[in-house]
Amino acid sequence: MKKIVNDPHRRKFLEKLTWAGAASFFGTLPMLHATGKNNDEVKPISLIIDADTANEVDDAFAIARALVEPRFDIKGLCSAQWHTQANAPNDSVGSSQQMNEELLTLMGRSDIPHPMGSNIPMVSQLRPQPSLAARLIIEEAHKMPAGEKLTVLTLGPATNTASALLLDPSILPKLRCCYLGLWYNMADQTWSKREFNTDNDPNALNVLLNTQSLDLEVMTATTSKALVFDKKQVDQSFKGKGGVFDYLVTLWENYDRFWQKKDPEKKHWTMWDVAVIEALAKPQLCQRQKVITPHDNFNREITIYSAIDAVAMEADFWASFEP
Ligand SMILES: [Ca+2]
Repeated sequence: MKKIVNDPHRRKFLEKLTWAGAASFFGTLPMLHATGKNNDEVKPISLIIDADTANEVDDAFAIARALVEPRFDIKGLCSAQWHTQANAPNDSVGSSQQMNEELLTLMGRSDIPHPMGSNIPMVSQLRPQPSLAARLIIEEAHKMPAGEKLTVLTLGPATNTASALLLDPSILPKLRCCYLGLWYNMADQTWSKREFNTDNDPNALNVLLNTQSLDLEVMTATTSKALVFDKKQVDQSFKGKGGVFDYLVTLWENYDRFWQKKDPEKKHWTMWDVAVIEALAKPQLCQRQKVITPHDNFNREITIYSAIDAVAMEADFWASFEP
């Protein structure tokens, strides 16, 4: 197993930040116990991120955070569709793809493969939607050494991951799928599938749930909704710093949050997708629990993230961008 000694990409990116005159960038933030700065000898995670980046602002924050995580060995950044949203363009995957490319360019990581996913959800649990993204998942799964798994993290619908599994079921033992979505009531032990990522491809999620021996973890919306960022902190940490930082600030400021009338000044934003990136990077900030799949799926145990330390996660997010 290779050890992460010093990630040259992260160092390069953060050095650029310093050159941009951001020496005092995080000067007012407290030093945190969970910055990852002493995390150099932890086991790396071979990771593909699959994101419906253009539907919201939290995907972009999550991807930026992932790209500075020394523990992640990112094998690909795939784009996903989000066709059910009221303002979705016909080519919703294309809009996600464009933002993925912008983020990689801004962070000097265009070397990471960034294939396009399917623009169409699965029409049944038996019919994959082939795409370059599904192909990359298959290829990278096969490259994993014996006894190791490729983590595929879906920040949107599971179209590309489920399609990869159907196109080449032999990758099954090589995959660890981490799905962001679903609601789970801990008290009643009941699920709801009326959730955005799931609605964008219920067949794909059902493939993941119904694949008997698939290693599946779910960061539910019930849990991830606890992570809420404050615009004041965003401005303090990112505004005026150029590059990806102002890209993220501008995204927050310009995005038309049409679905909610409260907080019209966008002082706060739920960072669903950042929660799952932090959960992978800093597992000590989460509680995990085995639960039984929804009643309409194959009956088996899967893992959910049942609680997160949202305060520590937010602190870790800002600290991760320290030079
Ligand atoms: Ca997302």
